[in-house]
Amino acid sequence: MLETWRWYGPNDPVSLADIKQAGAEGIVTALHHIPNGEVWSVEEIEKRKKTIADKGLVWSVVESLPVHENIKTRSGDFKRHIDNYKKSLVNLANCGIKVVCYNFMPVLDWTRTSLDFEVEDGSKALYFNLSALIAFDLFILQRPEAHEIYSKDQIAKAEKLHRSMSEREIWQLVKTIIAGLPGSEEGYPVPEKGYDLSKFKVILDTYAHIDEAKMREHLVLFLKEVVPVAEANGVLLCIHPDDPPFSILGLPRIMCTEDDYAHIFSEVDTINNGITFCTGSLGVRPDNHLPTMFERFADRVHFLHLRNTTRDEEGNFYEANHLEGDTDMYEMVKKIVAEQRRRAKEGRDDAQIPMRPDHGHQMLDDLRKKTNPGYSAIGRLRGLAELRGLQMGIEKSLVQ
Ligand code: CS2
Ligand code: MN
Repeated sequence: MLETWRWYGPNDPVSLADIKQAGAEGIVTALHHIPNGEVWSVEEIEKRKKTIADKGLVWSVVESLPVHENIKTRSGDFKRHIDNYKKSLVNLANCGIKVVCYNFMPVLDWTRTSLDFEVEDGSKALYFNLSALIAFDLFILQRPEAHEIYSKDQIAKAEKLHRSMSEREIWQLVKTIIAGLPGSEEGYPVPEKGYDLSKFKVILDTYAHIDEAKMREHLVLFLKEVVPVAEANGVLLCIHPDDPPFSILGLPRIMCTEDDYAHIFSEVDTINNGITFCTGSLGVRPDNHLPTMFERFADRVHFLHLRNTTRDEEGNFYEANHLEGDTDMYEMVKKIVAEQRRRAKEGRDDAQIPMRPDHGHQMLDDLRKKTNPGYSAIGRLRGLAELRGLQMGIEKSLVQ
């Protein structure tokens, strides 16, 4: 695997020098300062590339080239946004950056209900609690349609939880859900006190007539436009799964399962239409068997996010240490190594798949620092070290 590290740019509290010490070779980044939907110019791309190269690292993957909301809803000036997307892809290719990750999640990017869930060893993990999300939906946001989608039990549980929460806890929950986690393309203003969510509701309403089938159609229409441009320019596009991999707040989430991927791959059938294989996001669903899924789509895996989660029957999950949790990381890395060997035999230049440890616990000194949730240095360093060792062990045992 080509070991990479996500860097949020010059304002990231984790510096490029830190990343070098962690042992990563590649950088995963995005031009977060460019407003979503505008073209990434060659000049801006070259500038970032140089900042990275000056520290002896390489910009290997873009995460993410954001897809504007108007493209997802096919409204307003979405055609201009698609044109801009194509221009950015061509500019990236001209600068030699050829792996481009993106996602197609409506309104909210990755979503959690708590950012400081304490695990047994005292480190802090990101947590998704379904009752908290339902409490937000029913009693804070007060979406009228929400009553139809939850069971009696779920509603009772959420009500109890909501009743037990202080004003401060409620505000914190609102903030965690709508303010946008690191890397999110959109974030919504959180009122200083109370929770006037009227603006957020207006945004949710833009999806009132877009169900899963429609959303899928919109994604395929987008891919039919941009994938040929990627193909002509040697760019490997790779879509990140929805996190969590199920619809929330009535918003259609459509990149969650093996069938979801099979669908878009059959509609636009070229390896330039690929997958960011995120074991953390996909692994939340018990019906996703990750090693099998990886094998099926191996040729289209252009980027790996390795991370683990522990889930329960209710749909709650927390982010576990990289080698623990529900995903068998040994099985996963075995499949990855096999695919890399296959590519190497064919003499392909993408034989080492770029991989980043996707999130890590907040631990040790980082507990006393201000860190980007999920993206603190030490937890990811632990993940990277463990994954690197796992790969080496597997590779060496195959050689003898
Ligand atoms: C992630 C996110 O698995 C995940 O949810 O990799 O951390 C990622 O930052 C966002 O989806 C933006 O790319
Ligand atoms: Mn991921």
